[in-house]
Amino acid sequence: MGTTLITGAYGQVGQELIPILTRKFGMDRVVLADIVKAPEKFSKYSNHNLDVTDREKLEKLMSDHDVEYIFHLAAILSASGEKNPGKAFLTNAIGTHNILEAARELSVKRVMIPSTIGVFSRETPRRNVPVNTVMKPRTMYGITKVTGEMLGNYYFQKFGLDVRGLRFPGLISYTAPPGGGTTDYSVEMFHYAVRREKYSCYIARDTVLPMMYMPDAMGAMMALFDADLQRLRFHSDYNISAFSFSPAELEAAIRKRIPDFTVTYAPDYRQEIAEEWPETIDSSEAARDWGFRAEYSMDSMVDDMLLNLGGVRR
Ligand code: AKB
Repeated sequence: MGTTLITGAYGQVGQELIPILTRKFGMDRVVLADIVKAPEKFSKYSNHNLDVTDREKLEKLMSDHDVEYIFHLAAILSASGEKNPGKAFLTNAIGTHNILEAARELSVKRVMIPSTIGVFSRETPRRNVPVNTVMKPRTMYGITKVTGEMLGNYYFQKFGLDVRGLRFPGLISYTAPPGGGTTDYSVEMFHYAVRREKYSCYIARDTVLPMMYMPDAMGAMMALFDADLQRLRFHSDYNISAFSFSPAELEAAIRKRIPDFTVTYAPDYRQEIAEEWPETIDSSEAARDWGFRAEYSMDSMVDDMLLNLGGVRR
């Protein structure tokens, strides 16, 4: 039996996925790769330093470890991507092409490539966005993630490579911090609140964005991974959604539990990115094809975050 490779393994999503794949396949069948150093807690795994733009190193790693499945998480997110668009293009577009080419050559069984609400743009309907819609992203992140979706669909149609992906909204979690995204403010707000510190938010108070709690994101990723291929009417671009809120609504929800918490608003360059993205997403295709369903509401997410960050007991 082969192994499962996670690229970008030590990021916000990767650190959540590692224990899930370990329970599913066993530790000796999970291979971790990232451009950053492995955290101590993963020292017992097969850890590898990898820049996904290095195709030769990627292919060697994959053939040395007889990789059967890939979860390709390595990416530069929206805000970091605007600071260094060239690097974002190489990592997100060329990196994804490298993964798909290596997977095709080495007969990998399945490749999971998360996408994002960053593929949408101001031309996209604001509410209840369907899977197939107008996408003219203006960020390098969005441009490269649409490219990734289209490449995934291409590799499925042309080469029969089983590529699957879903569009993550902003992800809220407490295990590992997000890095370089526009929606990171939502996680930061919790950390400031439990430290009883005032938070200065870089997104305007009334900008509504789609969000999801990490357990639902992981449930969705694994449900799509396990889904029967015959039932999939889409491949790299399923919408998933849970709830939407503005920074002011999150502030109010936290203040209900931590009454002295306060936020000030000082929108910066990330506001422009947020304004490109829709408010709500239609996830009915994912529900129909592979049973997607989010368990957490905004309220139960806030309770659980505060409980786990040690700030407030229910
Ligand atoms: C970001 O803000 O860049 C990400 C995303 C929505 O894909 N969290």
